[in-house]
Amino acid sequence: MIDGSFMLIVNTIKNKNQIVIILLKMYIEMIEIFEEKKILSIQDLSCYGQCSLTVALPIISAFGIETAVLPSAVLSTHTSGFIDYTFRDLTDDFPSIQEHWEKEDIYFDAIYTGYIGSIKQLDYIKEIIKSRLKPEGKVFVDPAMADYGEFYNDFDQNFADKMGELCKVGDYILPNTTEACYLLHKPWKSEFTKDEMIDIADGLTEFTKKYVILKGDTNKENKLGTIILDKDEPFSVNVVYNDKIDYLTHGTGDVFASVFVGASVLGNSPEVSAKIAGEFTKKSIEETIKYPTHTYGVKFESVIPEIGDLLKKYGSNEN
Ligand code: PXL
Repeated sequence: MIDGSFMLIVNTIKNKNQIVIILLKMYIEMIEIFEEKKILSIQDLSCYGQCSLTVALPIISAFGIETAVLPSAVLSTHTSGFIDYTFRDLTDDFPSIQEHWEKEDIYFDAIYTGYIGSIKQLDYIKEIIKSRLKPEGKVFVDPAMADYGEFYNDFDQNFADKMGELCKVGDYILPNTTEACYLLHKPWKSEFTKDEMIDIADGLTEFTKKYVILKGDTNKENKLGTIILDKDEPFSVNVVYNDKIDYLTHGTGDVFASVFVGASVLGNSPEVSAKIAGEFTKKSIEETIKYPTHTYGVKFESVIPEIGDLLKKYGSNEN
């Protein structure tokens, strides 16, 4: 049965072509609403240590989004605070994995990259983006390579320069201040003034197709700010604040980025996604503090059930 109000609309439209266009638009909208979202995350699989894929997979899945993975390397643990960890570089598997996905017609709505196993992988990732990202798909690059003023083990300025090339194909880049300084060849400080932060974010527009999401603004008392700059709106800088917790722990960047990606792919603005990511990370750190011997990662697991509430409170779920 065709609804009467629908027929009324049809009768009032004289031009048949117009009807076809309206119906087509409605059909496309319906497909978009019901289409399942799929993300590919490319970063390491550290078997132990709560980082990278063992963070991205549960968190993004908890947003109701299918999360495929491409491990850049398999490590026994992450590289910060552990010694004698194993490291199996999976660079050589990338082309054949891409080839198989091409045969299987596998495409993604978003590709989210983090800790990368080798310089050669950066080129392979650009190929995967070109070949496997849907036309309207988005790229999120977390240039995970440094923190607190230093490179992680085995990274250097040469890698940072090549990482900058990957950033340039990102719709969103999510550096901390250390990574930002290496990308820009600027000296790092533990504190930057507001003007300096905006200057850094401005410099980073060279390394993104659209958004700079710069973490670590400490200029507001007891708050941690995330600077959001849209390259297409050069004079609009937004800062999103969350309560700051003075506790250093490994893996907060991976937690923040995973939540940011999940919230963004559900249709939230960068400001809303940063707010939700900041709240989730803050709550995870509060959990971690309860376990003083838990020094190698963030206890994010018990915060996962709160994702729905955070989306309701700050954002939307258009999916
Ligand atoms: O959280 C960043 C990260 C990811 N993966 C590995 C790491 C680190 C930071 O040290 O070592 C393997």
